[in-house]
Amino acid sequence: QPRIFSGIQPTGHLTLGNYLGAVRRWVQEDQHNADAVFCVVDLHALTVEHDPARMRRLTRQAATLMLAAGLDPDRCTVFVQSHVDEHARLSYLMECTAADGEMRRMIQYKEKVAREQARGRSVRLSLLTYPALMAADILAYGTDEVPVGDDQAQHVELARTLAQRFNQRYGPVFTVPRMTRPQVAARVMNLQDPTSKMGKSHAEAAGIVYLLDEEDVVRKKVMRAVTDSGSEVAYDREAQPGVANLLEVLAACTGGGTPEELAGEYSSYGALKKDTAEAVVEALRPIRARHAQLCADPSYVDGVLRAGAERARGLARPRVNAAYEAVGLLPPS
Ligand code: AQP
Repeated sequence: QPRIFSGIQPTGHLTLGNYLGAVRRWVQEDQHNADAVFCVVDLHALTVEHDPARMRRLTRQAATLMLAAGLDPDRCTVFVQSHVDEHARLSYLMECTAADGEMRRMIQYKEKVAREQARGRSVRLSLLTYPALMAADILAYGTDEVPVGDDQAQHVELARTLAQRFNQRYGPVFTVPRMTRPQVAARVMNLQDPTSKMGKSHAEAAGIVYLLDEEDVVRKKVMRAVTDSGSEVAYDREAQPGVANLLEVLAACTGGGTPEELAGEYSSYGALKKDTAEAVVEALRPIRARHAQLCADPSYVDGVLRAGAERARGLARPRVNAAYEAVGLLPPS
C-alpha cells in the first residue's frame, strides 16, 4: 500500500475549502486505499501571529472535525504534529538542504508576508522556512503521495526537490513523493471575492463557509455569494469566477455531474445558489452532528491523538535517525 501524508493547520476554523479540497478525499478514498497519516500541523500555525489559547482550541477542534468528517482511527493515523519530535528534528536538516532563494520564491510566503505587513505585524522567520518543515512532515514518513489542494502545489514540488537533493548528496534516505489533487474543488474560492481562495485565516467571514456554521448561516452566505454581471449560467473560471465557483461547489457536494454539465441545468443565478446552498447544508450536516457527539466525549479524541502520535513516532524515527547519520552527525552511543 502506498503511504499518504497530509495535514491541516489550526490557523482558523476549518472551511468548506479545507473539506472539499482535502479532508473529504482523505475520508472517502485515502484511508481506504493507502497507509494514510493525517496530522494537525500546529507548528506551522506558529509561523504567523497567534493567540496561544485560541490555537490550543483550534488544534483540538481540527482533530475533532477530521474524525467527525469520517477519518477512522482504525484505518489511518491521526495525530498532532508537535507531539512527534521528528518533524522539528528533520525540519532543521531540510533547512540545511534548501537554498534561501528557493524559500523566498514561494507564492504563499509572499502572500502571507503582505498580509502580515498589512496588519502591521512583523514577519516571523519561520514563515520563510515553512516549506522546510512541510518537507520534513512529508519525507519523515516515506510518503508516496501527498493529497492537497492547488495552493500547496509549490510546497510539495519543493519537498520533491529537497528529497532528490538530499538523496544525491548523502545517499538514498527519502522517498520522492508525488502530489495528488482532487478532480473538482481543488481551489474553492471566497464567496465574496471569487478571485481569491476561501482561506480559514482570512478575516472576511461573509465569504467563507465554516464547517461548523449553523445551517441558516451557510444558506445566507451562499445566497449572498457574489456572482457576475451577466445572467447566463456558464462554467467559465475566467469570465464568470463567482458562478464557476458555485458550480464547482455544487458538483463536489452532490457528485451529480461536472460543473460544465451542471451549468446547462440552470437558467438563473438564483436557482443555482439555492441548490448549492442546500447541497452544502446536506454535505455538512452529518459532520456537525458527529462533531457535537465527539465534543461530548473529549477523552475519546485524546485517546485517538495519543495512539496516533505513538504510531507516527514509530514510523518517522528510523528514517529521521538515518537522515541524521547520513549527513554526518555522530549518533548518540
Ligand atoms: N479554498 C480551498 N480550496 C481547496 N482546498 C483548500 N485547502 C485549503 N484551502 C482550500 C486545502 O486544505 C488543506 C489544509 O490547508 P492548510 O491548513 O495547510 O492551510 P492552507 O492551505 O494555507 O489553507 P487555508 O485554509 O487557507 O489556511 P490559511 O488561511 O491559514 O492559509 C490543504 O490540502 C489545502 O490545499
